[in-house]
Amino acid sequence: MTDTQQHAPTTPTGPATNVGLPQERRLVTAIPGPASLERLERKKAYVADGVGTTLPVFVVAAGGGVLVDVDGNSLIDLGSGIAVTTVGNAAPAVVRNVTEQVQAFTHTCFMVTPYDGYVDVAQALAELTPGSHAKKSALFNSGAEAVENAVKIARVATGKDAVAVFDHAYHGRTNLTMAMTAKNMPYKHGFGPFAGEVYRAPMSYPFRDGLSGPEAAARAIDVIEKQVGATNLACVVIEPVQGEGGFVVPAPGFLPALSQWCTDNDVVLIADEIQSGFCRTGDWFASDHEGVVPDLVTTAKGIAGGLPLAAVTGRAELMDSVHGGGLGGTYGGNPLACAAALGAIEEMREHDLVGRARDLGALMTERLTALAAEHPVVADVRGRGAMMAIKLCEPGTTTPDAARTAAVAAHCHRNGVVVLTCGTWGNVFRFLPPLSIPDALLHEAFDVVAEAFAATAPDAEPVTPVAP
Ligand code: PLZ
Repeated sequence: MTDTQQHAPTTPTGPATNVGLPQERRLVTAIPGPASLERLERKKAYVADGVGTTLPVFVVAAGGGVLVDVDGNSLIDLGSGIAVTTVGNAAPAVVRNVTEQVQAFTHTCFMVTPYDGYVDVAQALAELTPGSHAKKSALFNSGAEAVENAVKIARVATGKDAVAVFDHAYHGRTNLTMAMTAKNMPYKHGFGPFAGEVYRAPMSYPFRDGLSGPEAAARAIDVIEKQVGATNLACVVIEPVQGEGGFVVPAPGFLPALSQWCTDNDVVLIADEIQSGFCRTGDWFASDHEGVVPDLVTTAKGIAGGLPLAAVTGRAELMDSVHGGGLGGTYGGNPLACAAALGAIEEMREHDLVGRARDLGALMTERLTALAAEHPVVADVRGRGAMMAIKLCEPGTTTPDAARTAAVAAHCHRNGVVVLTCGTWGNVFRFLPPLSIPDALLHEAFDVVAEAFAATAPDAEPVTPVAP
Protein backbone atom coordinates (compact mmCIF):
# COMPACT_ATOMS: atom_id res chain seq x y z
CA MET A 1 0.00 0.00 0.00
CA THR A 2 1.67 3.21 -1.06
CA ASP A 3 -1.18 5.71 -1.18
CA THR A 4 -0.93 7.77 1.98
CA GLN A 5 -4.57 8.83 1.55
CA GLN A 6 -5.62 5.32 2.54
CA HIS A 7 -4.27 5.65 6.05
CA ALA A 8 -6.40 6.92 8.87
CA PRO A 9 -4.78 10.08 10.21
CA THR A 10 -3.33 9.93 13.70
CA THR A 11 -2.56 13.07 15.70
CA PRO A 12 -2.42 15.64 12.91
CA THR A 13 0.38 17.75 14.23
CA GLY A 14 3.38 17.32 16.46
CA PRO A 15 5.23 20.21 18.02
CA ALA A 16 6.02 23.27 15.94
CA THR A 17 8.90 22.71 13.58
CA ASN A 18 12.18 24.48 13.05
CA VAL A 19 12.26 27.75 11.12
CA GLY A 20 9.45 26.74 8.79
CA LEU A 21 11.53 24.20 6.89
CA PRO A 22 9.32 22.70 4.19
CA GLN A 23 8.28 19.26 5.38
CA GLU A 24 9.05 17.44 2.18
CA ARG A 25 11.36 14.89 0.62
CA ARG A 26 13.17 16.75 -2.11
CA LEU A 27 15.94 15.27 -4.21
CA VAL A 28 17.76 17.71 -6.46
CA THR A 29 20.98 15.71 -6.91
CA ALA A 30 22.11 12.16 -6.47
CA ILE A 31 22.55 11.21 -2.79
CA PRO A 32 25.16 12.12 -1.71
CA GLY A 33 25.36 15.11 -4.05
CA PRO A 34 28.49 16.77 -5.44
CA ALA A 35 28.86 19.31 -2.63
CA SER A 36 28.60 16.55 -0.02
CA LEU A 37 31.08 14.37 -1.92
CA GLU A 38 33.57 17.23 -2.00
CA ARG A 39 33.22 17.61 1.78
CA LEU A 40 33.55 13.87 2.23
CA GLU A 41 37.03 14.12 0.70
CA ARG A 42 37.91 16.77 3.28
CA LYS A 43 36.52 14.52 6.03
CA LYS A 44 38.73 11.71 4.77
CA ALA A 45 41.75 14.00 4.92
CA TYR A 46 41.19 15.40 8.40
CA VAL A 47 38.84 13.18 10.41
CA ALA A 48 40.05 9.87 11.79
CA ASP A 49 38.83 6.92 9.73
CA GLY A 50 37.59 5.22 12.91
CA VAL A 51 34.79 7.77 13.09
CA GLY A 52 32.29 6.34 10.63
CA THR A 53 29.35 7.96 8.85
CA THR A 54 26.14 6.13 7.90
CA LEU A 55 25.11 8.48 5.11
CA PRO A 56 27.62 11.15 4.05
CA VAL A 57 25.27 14.01 3.25
CA PHE A 58 26.52 17.17 4.96
CA VAL A 59 23.63 18.80 6.81
CA VAL A 60 22.97 22.52 6.87
CA ALA A 61 19.50 22.63 8.50
CA ALA A 62 17.06 20.27 10.13
CA GLY A 63 13.66 20.36 11.78
CA GLY A 64 10.30 18.64 11.94
CA GLY A 65 10.98 15.43 10.07
CA VAL A 66 13.65 16.53 7.59
CA LEU A 67 17.39 17.02 7.22
CA VAL A 68 18.49 19.48 4.52
CA ASP A 69 21.90 18.96 2.97
CA VAL A 70 24.46 21.23 1.41
CA ASP A 71 23.28 20.27 -2.10
CA GLY A 72 19.73 21.39 -1.33
CA ASN A 73 18.29 17.90 -0.87
CA SER A 74 15.69 17.45 1.85
CA LEU A 75 15.81 13.98 3.39
CA ILE A 76 13.27 12.34 5.67
CA ASP A 77 14.80 11.61 9.05
CA LEU A 78 13.95 8.24 10.57
CA GLY A 79 16.92 8.23 12.94
CA SER A 80 16.78 11.42 15.04
CA GLY A 81 20.58 11.34 15.26
CA ILE A 82 20.26 7.98 17.06
CA ALA A 83 17.22 8.77 19.21
CA VAL A 84 18.39 12.23 20.26
CA THR A 85 16.17 14.79 18.56
CA THR A 86 12.97 13.31 19.94
CA VAL A 87 11.40 16.78 20.21
CA GLY A 88 12.54 17.62 16.69
CA ASN A 89 15.73 19.24 15.53
CA ALA A 90 16.18 22.83 16.70
CA ALA A 91 12.83 22.59 18.52
CA PRO A 92 11.50 26.08 19.36
CA ALA A 93 11.71 25.85 23.17
CA VAL A 94 15.21 24.39 22.94
CA VAL A 95 16.37 27.18 20.61
CA ARG A 96 14.77 29.85 22.79
CA ASN A 97 16.29 28.56 26.02
CA VAL A 98 19.74 27.98 24.58
CA THR A 99 19.77 31.40 22.90
CA GLU A 100 18.90 33.13 26.17
CA GLN A 101 21.44 31.08 28.08
CA VAL A 102 24.31 31.58 25.63
CA GLN A 103 23.88 35.32 25.97
CA ALA A 104 23.84 35.18 29.77
CA PHE A 105 26.80 32.86 30.44
CA THR A 106 28.22 29.70 28.88
CA HIS A 107 30.05 27.97 31.72
CA THR A 108 31.04 28.32 35.33
CA CYS A 109 31.53 24.65 36.21
CA PHE A 110 28.74 23.60 38.57
CA MET A 111 31.37 22.25 40.96
CA VAL A 112 32.84 25.75 41.28
CA THR A 113 29.84 28.09 41.25
CA PRO A 114 26.33 26.65 40.74
CA TYR A 115 23.36 27.91 38.71
CA ASP A 116 19.63 27.20 38.59
CA GLY A 117 19.49 25.24 35.33
CA TYR A 118 21.31 22.24 36.78
CA VAL A 119 19.01 22.06 39.81
CA ASP A 120 15.93 22.59 37.61
CA VAL A 121 16.93 19.61 35.45
CA ALA A 122 17.54 17.47 38.56
CA GLN A 123 14.10 18.43 39.87
CA ALA A 124 12.44 17.59 36.55
CA LEU A 125 14.23 14.22 36.54
CA ALA A 126 12.98 13.51 40.07
CA GLU A 127 9.43 14.24 38.91
CA LEU A 128 9.53 12.35 35.63
CA THR A 129 11.51 9.16 36.28
CA PRO A 130 9.66 6.10 37.61
CA GLY A 131 8.66 5.95 41.28
CA SER A 132 7.41 8.50 43.80
CA HIS A 133 10.29 8.11 46.30
CA ALA A 134 12.83 10.86 47.03
CA LYS A 135 15.28 11.07 44.13
CA LYS A 136 18.45 12.95 43.34
CA SER A 137 20.52 13.32 40.19
CA ALA A 138 24.04 13.96 38.99
CA LEU A 139 24.57 15.33 35.49
CA PHE A 140 27.18 14.32 32.93
CA ASN A 141 28.00 14.78 29.22
CA SER A 142 27.43 11.45 27.53
CA GLY A 143 25.48 8.28 28.01
CA ALA A 144 28.59 6.22 28.63
CA GLU A 145 29.67 8.62 31.35
CA ALA A 146 26.27 8.30 33.03
CA VAL A 147 26.50 4.49 32.96
CA GLU A 148 30.02 4.58 34.42
CA ASN A 149 28.84 6.82 37.23
CA ALA A 150 25.76 4.71 37.95
CA VAL A 151 28.09 1.74 38.47
CA LYS A 152 30.37 3.81 40.70
CA ILE A 153 27.38 4.79 42.83
CA ALA A 154 26.08 1.22 43.05
CA ARG A 155 29.51 -0.02 44.13
CA VAL A 156 29.89 2.55 46.89
CA ALA A 157 26.29 2.05 48.07
CA THR A 158 26.52 -1.75 48.29
CA GLY A 159 30.20 -2.20 49.06
CA LYS A 160 30.21 -4.83 46.29
CA ASP A 161 32.09 -4.95 42.97
CA ALA A 162 30.41 -7.12 40.37
CA VAL A 163 28.22 -5.82 37.55
CA ALA A 164 25.73 -7.96 35.64
CA VAL A 165 24.77 -7.03 32.09
CA PHE A 166 22.98 -8.87 29.29
CA ASP A 167 23.52 -10.44 25.92
CA HIS A 168 23.13 -7.87 23.10
CA ALA A 169 23.58 -4.99 25.56
CA TYR A 170 25.00 -1.63 24.54
CA HIS A 171 26.19 0.76 27.22
CA GLY A 172 28.94 2.83 25.59
CA ARG A 173 32.51 3.01 24.32
CA THR A 174 34.56 3.99 27.41
CA ASN A 175 36.64 1.30 29.07
CA LEU A 176 34.09 0.14 31.65
CA THR A 177 31.15 0.50 29.27
CA MET A 178 33.00 -1.38 26.50
CA ALA A 179 33.24 -4.26 28.95
CA MET A 180 29.49 -3.94 29.50
CA THR A 181 28.66 -3.72 25.78
CA ALA A 182 28.16 -7.11 24.15
CA LYS A 183 29.15 -6.70 20.53
CA ASN A 184 32.80 -7.01 19.53
CA MET A 185 32.87 -5.32 16.11
CA PRO A 186 33.08 -2.35 15.92
CA TYR A 187 32.82 -1.38 19.58
CA LYS A 188 35.46 -3.49 21.33
CA HIS A 189 37.69 -5.08 18.73
CA GLY A 190 41.35 -4.46 19.60
CA PHE A 191 40.53 -2.04 22.43
CA GLY A 192 41.05 -4.39 25.40
CA PRO A 193 41.93 -5.24 28.06
CA PHE A 194 38.56 -4.28 29.45
CA ALA A 195 37.47 -3.46 32.99
CA GLY A 196 36.95 -6.49 35.21
CA GLU A 197 34.04 -7.73 37.31
CA VAL A 198 31.53 -7.48 34.46
CA TYR A 199 29.39 -10.61 33.90
CA ARG A 200 26.91 -11.32 31.13
CA ALA A 201 23.53 -12.98 31.59
CA PRO A 202 21.06 -14.18 28.95
CA MET A 203 18.53 -11.56 27.87
CA SER A 204 14.85 -12.28 27.41
CA TYR A 205 14.62 -12.45 23.62
CA PRO A 206 11.15 -13.73 22.65
CA PHE A 207 11.97 -14.10 18.93
CA ARG A 208 14.88 -16.43 19.66
CA ASP A 209 14.20 -18.12 23.00
CA GLY A 210 10.41 -18.49 23.07
CA LEU A 211 10.49 -18.15 26.86
CA SER A 212 7.92 -16.28 28.94
CA GLY A 213 9.21 -13.31 30.92
CA PRO A 214 9.32 -15.16 34.26
CA GLU A 215 11.07 -18.14 32.61
CA ALA A 216 13.67 -15.90 31.00
CA ALA A 217 14.19 -14.07 34.31
CA ALA A 218 14.68 -17.39 36.13
CA ARG A 219 17.28 -18.37 33.51
CA ALA A 220 19.14 -15.05 33.85
CA ILE A 221 18.99 -15.11 37.64
CA ASP A 222 20.30 -18.68 37.70
CA VAL A 223 23.32 -17.64 35.62
CA ILE A 224 23.93 -14.64 37.87
CA GLU A 225 23.60 -16.67 41.08
CA LYS A 226 25.83 -19.49 39.86
CA GLN A 227 28.49 -17.44 38.07
CA VAL A 228 28.64 -14.31 40.22
CA GLY A 229 26.66 -14.66 43.44
CA ALA A 230 24.33 -12.00 44.81
CA THR A 231 26.71 -11.30 47.70
CA ASN A 232 29.32 -10.11 45.19
CA LEU A 233 26.95 -8.24 42.92
CA ALA A 234 26.64 -4.45 43.12
CA CYS A 235 24.21 -3.94 40.27
CA VAL A 236 22.25 -5.33 37.38
CA VAL A 237 22.33 -2.96 34.41
CA ILE A 238 19.70 -3.40 31.73
CA GLU A 239 18.17 -1.51 28.82
CA PRO A 240 14.40 -2.00 29.32
CA VAL A 241 14.13 -2.05 25.52
CA GLN A 242 17.54 -2.77 24.00
CA GLY A 243 18.86 -0.22 21.52
CA GLU A 244 21.97 -1.01 19.50
CA GLY A 245 21.46 -4.72 20.19
CA GLY A 246 18.40 -4.80 17.95
CA PHE A 247 15.40 -3.25 19.73
CA VAL A 248 14.89 -6.41 21.71
CA VAL A 249 11.77 -6.06 23.87
CA PRO A 250 11.87 -8.50 26.80
CA ALA A 251 8.84 -10.75 27.32
CA PRO A 252 6.29 -9.35 29.79
CA GLY A 253 7.20 -10.17 33.36
CA PHE A 254 10.96 -10.35 32.73
CA LEU A 255 11.80 -6.90 34.08
CA PRO A 256 9.45 -7.09 37.11
CA ALA A 257 10.94 -10.47 38.13
CA LEU A 258 14.47 -9.16 37.75
CA SER A 259 13.57 -6.05 39.72
CA GLN A 260 12.09 -8.13 42.56
CA TRP A 261 15.19 -10.32 42.68
CA CYS A 262 17.42 -7.23 42.91
CA THR A 263 15.33 -5.84 45.77
CA ASP A 264 15.44 -9.15 47.64
CA ASN A 265 19.22 -9.44 47.27
CA ASP A 266 20.52 -5.92 47.97
CA VAL A 267 21.47 -5.50 44.33
CA VAL A 268 21.00 -2.10 42.67
CA LEU A 269 18.81 -2.25 39.56
CA ILE A 270 20.07 0.26 36.99
CA ALA A 271 17.80 0.92 34.02
CA ASP A 272 19.79 2.27 31.09
CA GLU A 273 17.09 4.44 29.51
CA ILE A 274 19.56 6.38 27.39
CA GLN A 275 17.93 5.30 24.13
CA SER A 276 14.47 4.26 25.37
CA GLY A 277 13.75 7.19 27.69
CA PHE A 278 12.04 10.56 27.33
CA CYS A 279 8.80 9.65 25.52
CA ARG A 280 10.46 7.49 22.89
CA THR A 281 8.55 4.28 23.68
CA GLY A 282 5.20 5.96 24.35
CA ASP A 283 5.84 6.33 28.08
CA TRP A 284 8.13 8.81 29.76
CA PHE A 285 10.43 5.84 30.35
CA ALA A 286 10.30 2.30 29.03
CA SER A 287 10.40 1.00 32.63
CA ASP A 288 6.97 2.61 33.17
CA HIS A 289 5.34 0.17 30.77
CA GLU A 290 5.39 -2.61 33.36
CA GLY A 291 5.50 -0.38 36.42
CA VAL A 292 9.15 -1.22 37.11
CA VAL A 293 10.84 1.24 39.47
CA PRO A 294 14.61 1.01 39.01
CA ASP A 295 16.91 2.11 41.82
CA LEU A 296 18.95 4.17 39.37
CA VAL A 297 18.10 5.39 35.88
CA THR A 298 20.62 6.59 33.32
CA THR A 299 19.41 9.07 30.72
CA ALA A 300 21.01 11.01 27.84
CA LYS A 301 20.14 11.43 24.13
CA GLY A 302 16.51 12.66 24.07
CA ILE A 303 16.89 14.56 27.34
CA ALA A 304 18.29 17.72 25.77
CA GLY A 305 17.06 17.98 22.17
CA GLY A 306 20.55 17.58 20.70
CA LEU A 307 22.88 19.15 23.23
CA PRO A 308 25.18 16.83 25.14
CA LEU A 309 23.68 16.02 28.52
CA ALA A 310 23.33 12.84 30.54
CA ALA A 311 22.15 12.00 34.02
CA VAL A 312 22.06 9.41 36.75
CA THR A 313 18.87 9.70 38.76
CA GLY A 314 17.94 7.51 41.66
CA ARG A 315 17.01 6.84 45.23
CA ALA A 316 18.29 9.74 47.30
CA GLU A 317 19.97 7.47 49.84
CA LEU A 318 21.84 5.59 47.10
CA MET A 319 22.92 8.75 45.33
CA ASP A 320 24.06 10.25 48.63
CA SER A 321 26.20 7.26 49.58
CA VAL A 322 29.05 8.78 47.55
CA HIS A 323 31.52 11.03 49.39
CA GLY A 324 31.58 14.76 48.59
CA GLY A 325 33.53 15.46 45.39
CA GLY A 326 33.22 11.82 44.28
CA LEU A 327 30.95 12.64 41.36
CA GLY A 328 31.40 15.35 38.77
CA GLY A 329 33.32 16.55 35.74
CA THR A 330 34.23 19.89 34.20
CA TYR A 331 31.26 20.13 31.85
CA GLY A 332 28.69 17.89 33.54
CA GLY A 333 25.38 19.76 33.52
CA ASN A 334 26.76 22.57 31.37
CA PRO A 335 24.37 25.56 31.46
CA LEU A 336 23.59 25.41 27.73
CA ALA A 337 22.81 21.70 27.90
CA CYS A 338 20.60 22.23 30.95
CA ALA A 339 18.74 25.07 29.23
CA ALA A 340 18.23 22.78 26.24
CA ALA A 341 16.94 19.99 28.48
CA LEU A 342 14.42 22.27 30.13
CA GLY A 343 13.25 23.33 26.65
CA ALA A 344 13.02 19.73 25.48
CA ILE A 345 11.04 18.70 28.56
CA GLU A 346 8.73 21.68 28.00
CA GLU A 347 8.11 20.49 24.42
CA MET A 348 7.42 16.96 25.65
CA ARG A 349 4.95 18.12 28.28
CA GLU A 350 3.16 20.76 26.20
CA HIS A 351 2.78 18.66 23.08
CA ASP A 352 1.99 15.39 24.87
CA LEU A 353 4.87 13.64 23.15
CA VAL A 354 4.11 10.48 25.12
CA GLY A 355 0.81 10.33 23.23
CA ARG A 356 2.48 11.35 19.98
CA ALA A 357 4.99 8.49 20.33
CA ARG A 358 2.11 6.05 20.78
CA ASP A 359 0.36 7.39 17.67
CA LEU A 360 3.53 7.15 15.62
CA GLY A 361 4.04 3.64 17.01
CA ALA A 362 0.58 2.63 15.78
CA LEU A 363 1.27 4.12 12.36
CA MET A 364 4.65 2.41 12.07
CA THR A 365 3.30 -0.91 13.31
CA GLU A 366 0.63 -0.83 10.61
CA ARG A 367 3.15 -0.08 7.89
CA LEU A 368 5.74 -2.60 9.12
CA THR A 369 3.19 -5.37 9.59
CA ALA A 370 2.04 -4.84 6.01
CA LEU A 371 5.66 -4.99 4.88
CA ALA A 372 6.22 -8.24 6.78
CA ALA A 373 3.11 -9.77 5.21
CA GLU A 374 4.46 -8.99 1.75
CA HIS A 375 8.14 -9.82 2.25
CA PRO A 376 8.98 -13.08 4.03
CA VAL A 377 12.51 -11.77 4.68
CA VAL A 378 10.95 -9.63 7.42
CA ALA A 379 11.01 -12.14 10.27
CA ASP A 380 9.97 -9.94 13.16
CA VAL A 381 8.29 -6.59 13.80
CA ARG A 382 9.09 -5.36 17.28
CA GLY A 383 9.63 -2.35 19.49
CA ARG A 384 7.34 0.02 21.28
CA GLY A 385 5.99 3.47 20.51
CA ALA A 386 8.30 5.45 18.25
CA MET A 387 11.09 2.89 18.75
CA MET A 388 10.18 0.24 16.19
CA ALA A 389 12.27 -2.26 14.28
CA ILE A 390 12.11 -5.06 11.77
CA LYS A 391 14.46 -7.99 11.68
CA LEU A 392 15.58 -9.54 8.40
CA CYS A 393 16.22 -13.26 8.22
CA GLU A 394 16.40 -15.78 5.41
CA PRO A 395 12.74 -16.65 4.88
CA GLY A 396 11.42 -19.28 7.25
CA THR A 397 14.61 -19.33 9.35
CA THR A 398 16.29 -17.34 12.10
CA THR A 399 19.42 -16.94 9.96
CA PRO A 400 20.23 -13.21 9.82
CA ASP A 401 20.23 -11.55 6.38
CA ALA A 402 22.65 -8.67 6.80
CA ALA A 403 23.27 -8.38 3.03
CA ARG A 404 19.61 -7.69 2.26
CA THR A 405 19.50 -5.26 5.17
CA ALA A 406 22.42 -3.33 3.70
CA ALA A 407 20.83 -3.34 0.22
CA VAL A 408 17.51 -2.00 1.52
CA ALA A 409 19.33 0.66 3.56
CA ALA A 410 21.33 1.77 0.53
CA HIS A 411 18.16 2.06 -1.56
CA CYS A 412 16.48 4.17 1.14
CA HIS A 413 19.50 6.43 1.42
CA ARG A 414 19.72 6.95 -2.33
CA ASN A 415 16.07 7.91 -2.29
CA GLY A 416 16.26 10.44 0.50
CA VAL A 417 15.24 8.50 3.61
CA VAL A 418 17.69 8.29 6.49
CA VAL A 419 17.34 4.82 8.00
CA LEU A 420 19.54 3.21 10.63
CA THR A 421 20.39 -0.42 11.14
CA CYS A 422 21.42 -2.16 14.34
CA GLY A 423 21.48 -5.59 15.96
CA THR A 424 24.14 -8.09 16.91
CA TRP A 425 24.02 -9.52 13.39
CA GLY A 426 23.48 -6.16 11.62
CA ASN A 427 20.14 -7.35 10.26
CA VAL A 428 17.72 -5.03 12.04
CA PHE A 429 16.22 -1.78 10.76
CA ARG A 430 15.36 0.57 13.56
CA PHE A 431 12.94 3.40 13.09
CA LEU A 432 13.38 6.35 15.44
CA PRO A 433 11.65 9.33 13.82
CA PRO A 434 11.61 12.66 15.58
CA LEU A 435 8.21 12.99 17.24
CA SER A 436 7.79 16.26 15.33
CA ILE A 437 7.53 14.46 11.98
CA PRO A 438 4.21 15.02 10.20
CA ASP A 439 2.21 11.85 9.54
CA ALA A 440 2.22 12.35 5.77
CA LEU A 441 6.00 12.53 5.69
CA LEU A 442 6.33 9.40 7.80
CA HIS A 443 4.02 7.58 5.39
CA GLU A 444 6.10 8.79 2.48
CA ALA A 445 9.23 7.46 4.18
CA PHE A 446 7.62 4.05 4.61
CA ASP A 447 6.51 4.13 0.95
CA VAL A 448 10.22 4.43 0.11
CA VAL A 449 11.09 1.63 2.55
CA ALA A 450 8.45 -0.56 0.86
CA GLU A 451 9.89 0.28 -2.57
CA ALA A 452 13.34 -0.58 -1.25
CA PHE A 453 12.15 -4.05 -0.25
CA ALA A 454 10.48 -4.57 -3.62
CA ALA A 455 13.55 -3.32 -5.51
CA THR A 456 15.95 -5.58 -3.61
CA ALA A 457 13.82 -8.73 -3.63
CA PRO A 458 15.72 -11.71 -5.09
CA ASP A 459 13.33 -11.83 -8.09
CA ALA A 460 13.12 -8.03 -8.52
CA GLU A 461 13.38 -6.42 -11.92
CA PRO A 462 16.02 -3.66 -12.01
CA VAL A 463 14.19 -0.48 -11.07
CA THR A 464 14.68 3.16 -11.83
CA PRO A 465 15.14 5.35 -8.77
CA VAL A 466 12.09 6.90 -7.13
CA ALA A 467 11.28 10.20 -8.78
CA PRO A 468 12.31 13.18 -6.62
N1 PLZ B 1 23.40 3.27 26.60
C1 PLZ B 1 21.32 2.29 25.79
O1 PLZ B 1 21.95 3.54 23.33
C2 PLZ B 1 24.29 5.18 22.90
C3 PLZ B 1 25.76 4.85 20.26
C4 PLZ B 1 26.14 4.81 18.85
P1 PLZ B 1 26.77 7.92 24.48
N2 PLZ B 1 23.83 4.54 21.71
C5 PLZ B 1 24.30 5.05 20.45
C6 PLZ B 1 27.62 4.60 18.65
O2 PLZ B 1 27.95 3.91 17.67
O3 PLZ B 1 28.43 5.12 19.43
C7 PLZ B 1 23.94 4.51 24.20
C8 PLZ B 1 22.80 3.73 24.36
C9 PLZ B 1 22.55 3.11 25.59
C10 PLZ B 1 24.50 4.02 26.49
C11 PLZ B 1 24.81 4.67 25.30
C12 PLZ B 1 26.04 5.53 25.24
O4 PLZ B 1 25.69 6.86 25.07
O5 PLZ B 1 26.11 9.25 24.69
O6 PLZ B 1 26.99 7.55 23.05
O7 PLZ B 1 28.00 7.75 25.31
